Amino acid sequence: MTHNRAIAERFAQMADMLEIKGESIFRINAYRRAARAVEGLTEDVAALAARGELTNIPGIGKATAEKIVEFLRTGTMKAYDELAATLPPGLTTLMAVPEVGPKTALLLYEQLGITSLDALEAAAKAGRLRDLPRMGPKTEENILRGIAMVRRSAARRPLGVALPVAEALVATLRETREVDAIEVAGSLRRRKETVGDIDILVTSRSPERVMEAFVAAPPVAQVLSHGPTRSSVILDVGLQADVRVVEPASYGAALQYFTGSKEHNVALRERAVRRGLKLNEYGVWRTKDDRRIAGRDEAGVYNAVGLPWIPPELREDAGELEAAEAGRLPTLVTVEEIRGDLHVHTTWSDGASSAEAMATAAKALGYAYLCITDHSQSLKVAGGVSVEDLRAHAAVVRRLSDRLGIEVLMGTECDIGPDGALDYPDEVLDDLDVVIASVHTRFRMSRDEMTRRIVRALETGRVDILGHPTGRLLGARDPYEVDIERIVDAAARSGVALEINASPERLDLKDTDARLARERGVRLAVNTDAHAAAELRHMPLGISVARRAWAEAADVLNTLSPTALRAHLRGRRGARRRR
Ligand code: DGT
Ligand code: CA
Ligand code: CA
Ligand code: ZN
Repeated sequence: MTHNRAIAERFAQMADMLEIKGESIFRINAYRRAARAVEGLTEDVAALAARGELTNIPGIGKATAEKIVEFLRTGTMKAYDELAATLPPGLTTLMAVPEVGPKTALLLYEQLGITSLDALEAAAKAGRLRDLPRMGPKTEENILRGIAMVRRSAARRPLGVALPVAEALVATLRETREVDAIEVAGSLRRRKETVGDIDILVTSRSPERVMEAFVAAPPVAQVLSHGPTRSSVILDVGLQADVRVVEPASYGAALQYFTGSKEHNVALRERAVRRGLKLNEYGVWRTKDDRRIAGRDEAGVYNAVGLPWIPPELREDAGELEAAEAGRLPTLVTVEEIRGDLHVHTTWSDGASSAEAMATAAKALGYAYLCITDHSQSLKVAGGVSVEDLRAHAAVVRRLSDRLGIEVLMGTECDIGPDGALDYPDEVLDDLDVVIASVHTRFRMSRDEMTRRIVRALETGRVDILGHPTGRLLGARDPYEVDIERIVDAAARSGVALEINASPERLDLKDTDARLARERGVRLAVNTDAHAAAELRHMPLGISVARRAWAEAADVLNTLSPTALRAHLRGRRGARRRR
């Protein structure tokens, strides 16, 4: 639907340009409506044009339809180009800032020559806007905040940011009596590590009321469009959210369609066509007699094309249709199957909660065990623990288990030195229940050096889990250069589990690497790396990654019962002693 976006964008800009020039409100609104109409299409506008159905779209008139056809044929719109030539380029980008309307945009240009967000930001920071008519220090502040929001909303946001926001929004909407069914769709339902926007689907007998509740919801910062069955807003965190109300008879088909991915949908539709069926966001039809055979619920849509329901996390056209066809879909691991967390920090290093508080919180989550893994001695910036203190902590931890009624294991997050050496002597490591090894320093090695460094650490035979294996911070730090395949193979050889670190900033390993590891027989450990008791609640984020890696309970180390986990850990230490 690349045409749709390009055309909608041109129409929206034409409306802005006409507004800057003070043209008639009727013309301006005609372009705004057309932009929204094209933006809201669920089909490629080229297909509609080919069938001569453009003017059937509400909001598209004869003049705008002609411009669409012209664009599809030539890739340009003469009216747009002519209009753009009369104004300095960049002026309409200023209007993306909520505080800046057409009059202000023109004023900024004429008085200060401003035509870009960067220039606007510089002028506001320098206090050069406050002397313009109708402006003051307060406006400068608002403009700066608006610029920050525009910039934020241009970027994809991490799952850990978007998910709670979406869940709160769904909870708010559910409170309005008019909402019947409601669900998050899109990349968020597939639990992708970053999302472009929040897509929500609703059924309701009074869609208008739902739309009113939505655009008035507390986290809404700006209303982009407000229609009878579809509205779009920007939330205060800078994320766009779209809500659509659909007919109950189409709810399953709409949920399937808007969950995506696009690639999965394309493959599913091709499958439908091969079976003499037509599939779209309204339902599934038999082509020969145009009879609708599914659409109300999502499982029905998959069943109609001869497949079992496919979990959203798998819908990436990465083998899930073939697996479904063959009856070999995995039984994905669930958060309920997790028996404990094996990577947490306490006040003994850089955590905010005591070991006792962490264990109490873990017990409240229903866990059978928790492993305390503070930083090792060299990592001074994170309060690395000396050998002496580590022994003292171990004694405290042993007593906690009896007192609190949850098995508290003693471990370490042991630093991997630049040469691959571990940060405690062997005999100290051998006394611990769990050894996590992680890279925290010297990220800028060559790919080969970094790979050999980590492989060497795994091959000491003293590591149980490789922590946050690529070191990335979502949206903040790229993973270090490393050959993940060689790491996976070394982990397989030495029986080391690879961590899926559930911290919202990390989600490391990522889904595709975790899937590779699992396919090569490497166990995964899903841990929160909590630095405070409340962060133990991040586990579902890590589970999302594990599910996107097709992991079943048996693939995940911390689904083991306490007895089985102990046996596994002891077995590793025993094997070492026999060597
Ligand atoms: P995002 O928002 O970039 O994180 O990713 P999505 O997957 O949520 O994408 P979005 O919000 O543009 O659209 C939601 C779903 O709608 C998408 O996953 C699949 C469906 N969809 C959107 N455009 C198309 C299209 O051109 N063809 C097909 N078959 N499906 C589409
Ligand atoms: Ca989306
Ligand atoms: Ca969307
Ligand atoms: Zn770490």
